[in-house]
Formats: sequence, structure tokens, C-alpha cells
Amino acid sequence: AQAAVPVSTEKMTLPKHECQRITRLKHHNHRFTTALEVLEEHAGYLQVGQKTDSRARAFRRAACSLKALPHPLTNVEEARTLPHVGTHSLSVIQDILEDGYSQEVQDISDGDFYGTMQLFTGIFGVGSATARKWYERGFRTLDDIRNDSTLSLKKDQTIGLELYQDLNTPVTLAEADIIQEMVRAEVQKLLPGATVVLTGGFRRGKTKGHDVDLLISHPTEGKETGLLSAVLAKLREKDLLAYETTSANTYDPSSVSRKEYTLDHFERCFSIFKLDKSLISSNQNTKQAPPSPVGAVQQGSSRPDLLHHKDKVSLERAGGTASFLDEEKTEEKTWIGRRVDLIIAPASQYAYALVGWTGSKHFNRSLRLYADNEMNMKLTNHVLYDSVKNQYLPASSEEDVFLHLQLPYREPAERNC
Ligand code: 8DG
Ligand code: MN
Ligand code: MN
Repeated sequence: AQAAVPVSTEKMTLPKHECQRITRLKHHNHRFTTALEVLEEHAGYLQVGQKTDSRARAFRRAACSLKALPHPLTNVEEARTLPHVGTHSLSVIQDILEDGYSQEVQDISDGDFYGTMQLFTGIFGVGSATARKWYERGFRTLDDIRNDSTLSLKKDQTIGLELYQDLNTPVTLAEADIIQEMVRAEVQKLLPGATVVLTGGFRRGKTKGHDVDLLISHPTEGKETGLLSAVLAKLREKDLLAYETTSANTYDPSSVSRKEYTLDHFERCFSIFKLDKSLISSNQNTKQAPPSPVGAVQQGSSRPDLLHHKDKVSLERAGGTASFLDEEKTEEKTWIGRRVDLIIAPASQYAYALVGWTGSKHFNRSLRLYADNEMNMKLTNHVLYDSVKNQYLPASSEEDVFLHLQLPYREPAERNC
């Protein structure tokens, strides 16, 4: 049941920072934002090395402004008054207003480059740099990658190819709940009183996601030490893991004053769970959710399969349309691979970790920018540091974090920018 999105035609000025606004999953301007998100993604594919993706970010910020608008945009003049809507985004908005679609966006999403990059970056362990290298070498399909013996694939990429279909089938909320319960059961057996919270997109109200983000903690500081490896040992024993890579806690309190403060230093594990298919109600995974609101790009697109990269993949390139839904192919194994992130946060950092791992990624970026620019504070997934008072600001809840930042509290569902 989708709640109606409240409409207001009241003239309004959006605050500059995304974290100062309410941004819900459903809003009034999907026809523009889906187009801008194609451009954002495309710009990300073109980006070289570590260079900041300023072009991608510009499209994202324009889309965020439109998402926060409490009514459908009907004229380009209003778009001009919105924060972070640059000339390029404006021209796309204008095209959609005038013609119902943007030819530029259409050409990009129909193009070989964009489609191939979506396909390759859909492989677990493959980022845009690797994908582009492969594209430039002439690879176009997953089989091109699989069949080239000169490529030395990393362990995560190998499993990413193997489980491509699993990992590109959206995780449902029901599956996320099952995985959370599995982990909670193990965690609480090992450490009574420990907590396991579903964060990421699901906490923000999404009903599908690319992974399951679980934040693990214990109310007593220090009790969480050693928990992750013990949990992983149990899961391994039960043969529930298809892949795991763990990073130790590298948190250094002094790092907040250095440039690396945006990094996350929690002990964590990026894994792939084997989720037994018998635990999932049948055909849940093959059933496609209804398409999202018709966007400009969708109209007349010859390749609707490429529109929402995280939800759908190009079936033909992924190895045949039939195989995606073909029971025979998947019947070989009794489980479906699901990406799971496990993060361990000590009690004193828990509130900041919860904000950080709830996202959205862009909301967090906005929070950090706001903290820095408007409050002279450094926000990380671990702490908030007041650079004027020269002190850390402890928080025991998300509400505390927003209070320190002098921001109205935003529910997770309102952080979908
Ligand atoms: P999705 O999985 O449904 O596609 O969306 P999501 O849940 O919003 O994205 P995510 O990639 O799973 O990230 C969840 C949050 O975790 C997001 O706000 C970014 C945050 N995050 C960190 N550190 C790290 C990190 O090191 N890697 C990743 N992937 N995410 C991180 O705070
Ligand atoms: Mn996630
Ligand atoms: Mn994640």
C-alpha cells in the first residue's frame, strides 16, 4: 500500500542542504529524476580514477532538489529557482517539460557504452574503472568476460560472475528480515543482549535492495569485541556463506581532524549469504515488482530493461532471457546468493554508525558537508567533533545527532535523497 504523497502548491524555497529537507522515496517528479539519474550514473562511468565525480554529483543534487519539491514541476522557471539545478540539468528538465522526454538521456540509455557499463558494474567486485577497461577492450557480454583466459579475475569478481543472476535479482524485504533473524539468532546466542538492526535502504522504507546491511552492537562498550569472527565461524559451520571478506576495526580517534574523516573504520564483513530457497515463498524472486512511475526515459525506450540498473539487468547480455526465469538452471543449487554487510559498532559510536549506515549515501554526504560548512563540526560514522569547542559530542540516539547539528530530526524514510 503506497501512501499518497502530500501535494502542496505553496510557493516554497528549498533549503540548500539536502539534510535540511524531507526527501521521501515517492515524490512528484520521478519523470525528471529518473532522467537525471541516468545522467548521474553515466557521468560516474566516465569518471577517471579517484577524481571527484563532480559531474555525477551535480546531476544528483539537481535530482534531489526535485525530489524534495512538494508538487510536480510544471515550468522551467521554477526549476531555475531551485538550489543546485545547473544549466545542463535545466536543459534536460526543459526538454522533458516540452517533449515529454530528453533525447540526450534517451541516446545515452540506448547506447552500447551505458548498457555494457551497467552490465559489468553489476558484477560484484567490479567498479566503473574495471568495467570501462573491459569495455574499451571490446568486451560486451558476461560470456566475453567469462571466456577470456587472459583476464585474471579477483576472487570477488569470480563469485560475482558465478552468482550474477542471484546478485542482480533484488533482495526483498521479506528476505532481508529472514537474514536479519538468522544473524540475530547467532549473535544473541554468542552474546546475550547484543542487537542486530536492519539499516541501509530497507530502514529508509525501500521494499527491495541490492544487499542487506546489518548493524551489530551491544549496550556495554567493549562487549562487541570478537563477536564478528565468532558469528562468522558459526555461519561458516552451517555452510551459510558463499563469500566473505572481513576488515578489522581501524578506528583512530585522532583521524577526525585529518582529511580521511569520511572513511568508515568499523570492523565489518562484506559477504554473500546462501539463502535457502525453501525459506522464501515460491516465485517471490521471479515476480517483478510493478514498474516505477513512468519516467520520460521510459517512453518509447527500446530497452526498458536498462532503466533501473539496480533492479533489472539486461537479460540478453546476462546470458539469455530465458535463463533468468528458468527454474531448471537454478534448481542445481538450493539457495540464492544474497549480499550481506555486517558492521560492528561499539556502544559509544552506535548512534553515528546508525545514521551513517542508514543513508542514503547522499544524505550522509550532505550531513557532513552541512556539519563542516554551517556548524564547524566534523561528522563521521564514528563521532561528531566540534572544531570550535575542541570536543567530541557524544550521542546515544539519532535524535541526539540531529540535535547537535541543530537540524530537525528526520525519520529514515525522509532521508531518501
Ligand atoms: P541498496 O542496498 O538498497 O542498493 O541501497 P543502500 O542500502 O542505501 O546502499 P548501500 O550501498 O548498501 O549502503 C548503505 C549505507 O551504508 C549508505 O548510506 C552508505 C553507507 N556506508 C558507509 N560506509 C560504507 C562502506 O564502506 N561501503 C558501503 N557500501 N556503504 C557504506 O557508511
Ligand atoms: Mn544496502
Ligand atoms: Mn551495503
